[in-house]
Amino acid sequence: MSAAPHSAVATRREGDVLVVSIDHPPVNALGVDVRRGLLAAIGQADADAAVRAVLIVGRGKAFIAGADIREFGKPPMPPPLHEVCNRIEASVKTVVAAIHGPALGGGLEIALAAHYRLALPAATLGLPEVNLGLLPGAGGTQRAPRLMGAKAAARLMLDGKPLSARAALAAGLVDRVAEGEDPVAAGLAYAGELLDSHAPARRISDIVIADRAAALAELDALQAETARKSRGLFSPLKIIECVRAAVELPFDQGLATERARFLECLDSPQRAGLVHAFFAERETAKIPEARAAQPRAVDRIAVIGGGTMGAGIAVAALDAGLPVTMIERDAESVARGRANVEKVYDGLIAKGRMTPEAKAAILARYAGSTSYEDAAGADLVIEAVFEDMAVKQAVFRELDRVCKQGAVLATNTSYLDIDAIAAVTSRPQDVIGLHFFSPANIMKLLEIVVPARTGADVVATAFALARRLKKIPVRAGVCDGFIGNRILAVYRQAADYMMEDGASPYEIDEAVRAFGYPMGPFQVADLAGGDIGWAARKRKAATRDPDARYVEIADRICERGWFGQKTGRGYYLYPEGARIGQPDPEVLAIVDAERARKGIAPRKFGADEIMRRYMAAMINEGANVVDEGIALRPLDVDVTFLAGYGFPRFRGGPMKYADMVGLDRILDDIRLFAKEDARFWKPSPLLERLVAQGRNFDNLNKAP
Ligand code: 3H9
Repeated sequence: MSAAPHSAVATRREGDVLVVSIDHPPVNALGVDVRRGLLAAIGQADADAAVRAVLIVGRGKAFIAGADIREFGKPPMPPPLHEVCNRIEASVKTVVAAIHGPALGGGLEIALAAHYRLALPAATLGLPEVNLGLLPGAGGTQRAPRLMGAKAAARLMLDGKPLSARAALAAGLVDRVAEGEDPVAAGLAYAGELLDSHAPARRISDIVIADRAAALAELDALQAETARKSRGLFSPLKIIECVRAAVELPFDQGLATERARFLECLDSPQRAGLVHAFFAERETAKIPEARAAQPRAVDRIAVIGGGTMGAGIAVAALDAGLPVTMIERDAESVARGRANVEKVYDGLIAKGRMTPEAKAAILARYAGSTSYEDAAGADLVIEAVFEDMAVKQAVFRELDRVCKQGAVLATNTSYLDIDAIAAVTSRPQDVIGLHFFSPANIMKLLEIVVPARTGADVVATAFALARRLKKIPVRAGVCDGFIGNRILAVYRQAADYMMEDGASPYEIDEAVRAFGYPMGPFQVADLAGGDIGWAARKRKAATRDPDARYVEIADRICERGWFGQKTGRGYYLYPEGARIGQPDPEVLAIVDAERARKGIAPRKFGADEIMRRYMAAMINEGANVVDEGIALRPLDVDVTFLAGYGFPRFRGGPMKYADMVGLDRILDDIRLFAKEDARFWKPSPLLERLVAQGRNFDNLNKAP
């Protein structure tokens, strides 16, 4: 006996209502089977005289999460989604959508094609296509403005953030909010009411937007704002163009405009980059250990060290509902750690985003202590003390002494050898790196650094914790700087070489910003504080390769006590606490003096050359990191840079960017630059192999 084939869309009669149930796990995305199933179901309803209404629902946790993103970039398969929506709207029966979970993108467009919309309290409704470099392409840009007004609809599409059921009701996006969790029961009750009252088959495409002049004036203002804010993004201005068409043109012509603009977005490299980012961020959690082992239970956390980083980690854990004990060396430091934690919540209260009562409730789960014994009950301990091997090893000896058996012992080091830290304990299988990024309660990236002897269940525990803390985890191996800081060190060096060879720090920052970064590397250095890097350089001076090129400009700046924003000057000047710096002629004089001292005749660098060198250095080291197994796949490098280093999301990450430019071109650049400095510009063996084989990084992105 063979089981009946799974059908993505099931229909069943409930009295005179045809219930059309979408059952396409995990999120009911509108793949080809769902589109065909929906068309067939509407045809069935229209052909059946006994059917008076159609109820569309989703099975599982979502109503419909949108078009199937995996189909983008592949040959289209009929029927297209916009035709399915038009067919639903044209149905001669009363069509009701009952929404109990996410109704996003094409999912909301299906609901907008229905004649009536009911939402349950857990529903979320949005048009987030902009996050994928797209615009709603199945009538959303034409129907949403007719229902909620041009400006509100444009904002919904530009923000890309979903509305709650209540907010959707207030915005006019749904007709009713009903209690409960069962969309079939609530939807049948609503459909029954509509039929009893002979409610008409109301079609949004028939609505004419009133007061066009006012709507167009609002769109003009929004367009100016969007042009300012969208920083090179392609789809936001196209969205406004489509909404303008909804105001100015008949429905069918508006749909044609939407179609044309949608296809332009679909073809854009930004769409490819953003869709890559979407899937890559979900792929990084798919690691061998998560399949091989069960995570340990984590109900209590201890944090060692209450500085900015320790406090940020404590806040991240508190926000996830975990009790936290913070250990510091003396009463004064305990108080300072608590103050650092409270400062975060006080900031939220000042902005009206938290009540004092909520803060008190969270802090009831927080305790400070000077005694390591108070970490004894923790299931997971995160050390966040001074970045020094001897100091960290001393902490781990203490943890080994007091912590209960089975506790996970984590270090937040950003570059130290975690095998050497684990080696001072009697339980290296329990030791792991959890590298948070500052501010730890905000930054999404969590590098999970796995030393040689760590147990698979400890790795699985770290990934489970990341999910709980709403972080994006990336698995990294042990090396100096792991994935992110190791690659950063190399492209920062490329930037320093360019500065010494003739580009000003301001030109380099400007080129990096024009590429899509929020800040350039010298602005970042000023924000982070020059003293930290200076101390690290001094520590490493003895082991530095004497034949490697070393740029001393940063040292000259630090010697003057110019550590960036906090001292009022660094690479830039920050008069009276300004946060945006001004170019500093004295810095340029220092740069000139260093060039002269080394006999370098400065030359001009255009923005294009600056970015070619910056990216070639980043990509080449990224390839080394993959080749050595420090990152599992190229996509892990991409996500590290997207979630932790401000890499422009629309470019998909450095490795995706390299694929899009062409690996042969990147390798040609590296070979060209190697003619000046073969020691620094050494092509990565992986890059050479891939070019020789005609393959790219994405070919390596299959699950490990
Ligand atoms: C669109 O609709 C265009 C139209 O206007 C026009 C067309 C002509 N497709 O996030 P999760 C997968 S554009 C395919 O971990 P959660 C996801 O990869 C679309 N797959 O769960 C993951 O797979 P895996 C507009 C999708 O509970 C699994 O589902 N819509 C899609 O944390 C679970 O996902 C959006 O942009 C999809 N559309 O969050 C919504 N969505 O298990 C995108 C998810 O193999 N989706 N998957 O790793 C979301 O925002 C979240 O997934 C959602 C659930 C909130 C739904």
